[in-house]
Amino acid sequence: MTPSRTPRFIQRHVADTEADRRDIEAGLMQQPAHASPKYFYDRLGSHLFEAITELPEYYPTRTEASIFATHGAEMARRIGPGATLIDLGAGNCAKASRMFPLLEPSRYVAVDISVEFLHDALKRVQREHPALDVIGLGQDFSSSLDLDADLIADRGVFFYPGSSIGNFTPDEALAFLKRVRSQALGGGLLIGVDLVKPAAILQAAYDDALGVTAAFNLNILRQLNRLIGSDFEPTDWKHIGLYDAAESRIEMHLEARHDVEVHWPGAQRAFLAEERIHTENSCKYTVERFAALLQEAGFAAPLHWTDDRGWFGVFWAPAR
Ligand code: AVJ
Repeated sequence: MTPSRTPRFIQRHVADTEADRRDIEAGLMQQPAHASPKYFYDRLGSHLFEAITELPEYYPTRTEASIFATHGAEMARRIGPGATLIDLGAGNCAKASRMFPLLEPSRYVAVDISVEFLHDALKRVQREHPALDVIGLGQDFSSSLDLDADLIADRGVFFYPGSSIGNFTPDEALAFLKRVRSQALGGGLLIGVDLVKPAAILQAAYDDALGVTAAFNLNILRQLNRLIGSDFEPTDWKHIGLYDAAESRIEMHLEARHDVEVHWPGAQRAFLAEERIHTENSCKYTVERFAALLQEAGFAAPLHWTDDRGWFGVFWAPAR
C-alpha cells in the first residue's frame, strides 16, 4: 500500500466581526443602501446556493460542467502535467478533483476563507489521491492574494471556476486578474465566465419560479441581523433580480414592500416603500471583452471553450 500523505493546513485569515459590522453599517447608511454578497454565505446561504445550481433556470453550473466534460482533455493538454493547481474558492473541492485525472497536478492548493470548511473535503481528496501534495489555505483571496513563494512548487496554475469573477466590477476584476497574473509566472489561469445572452434567460436564472433565489437573497437579512444585531424582517422585503443590458450585469436588490424602520445598537434607518438595498452584481462578458481583459491584466492571448449555445465560457490564459 502506498503510504498516504496528510494534507497540510495554513490559516491566514482571522475572522474580524468588528470590521464586518462597520462595513455593514456603512453600507446600510448609504444612499442607496447596499450589502456585500459575501454575507450571503452562512450555512443556510451556502445550502441555498447549492439548491440554486440544481434549478432548471440556473444554467451556469451545469453548462460549465459540460464544457469541462467535453473539452477537459484539450485544456489539460494545453496546460501540461505536474503543475501546482491553486483552487480559488475551493469549497467542497469537487470541480478541481474532477480535473485531477486529466491535469495530473503535482500539488493541490485549495484556498477558501476558512480552513475549517476545507478540512473534510481535503481529507477525502488526499484519500483518493494518496501521492498528491495537498495543502489547505485559509485566506480571503478577494481582497489580497499573497501566496508564499514556496507554496507554488513549480508552475502555478490558478483555477477560478463558477463565474465568481462576475461579483467584481470590471475594474475590480482587472485588479484581481493582475494579482493572479503576478503569481502565475510560467503557469496561468483557468477561469469560468458567464457570457452575455438574451435578458429573459438571464433574468429567469436570477428570479426562478420556485423562489429559491429570492430565499437566497432574503437570507442576507438574517446574516445582517446576526452580525450587527439589527431587526430586519424578511417578510418586509421583496427579491428583485434584473438584467441591466447597458452595464451587462444582473443586479440583485431587496425592495421594501412598505415603509420600514430598521434598528440596531447605536443607529437606525428608515426605508420608504419600494426603496432598495443592493445586494449583488453578477457581471456578464462577451468572449471578446473577457479575452481583452485577460490580456490587459498581462496574460498571453487566451484560448477559450464554450457550449453549443455560447452561454458560458472557460478561458485558459497562459502567464508567459
Ligand atoms: C456564485 C457569484 C457565481 O452570480 O451567478 C446565484 C451567485 N446569485 N444566484 C452568480 C448567485 C444569485 C453566483 N456566483
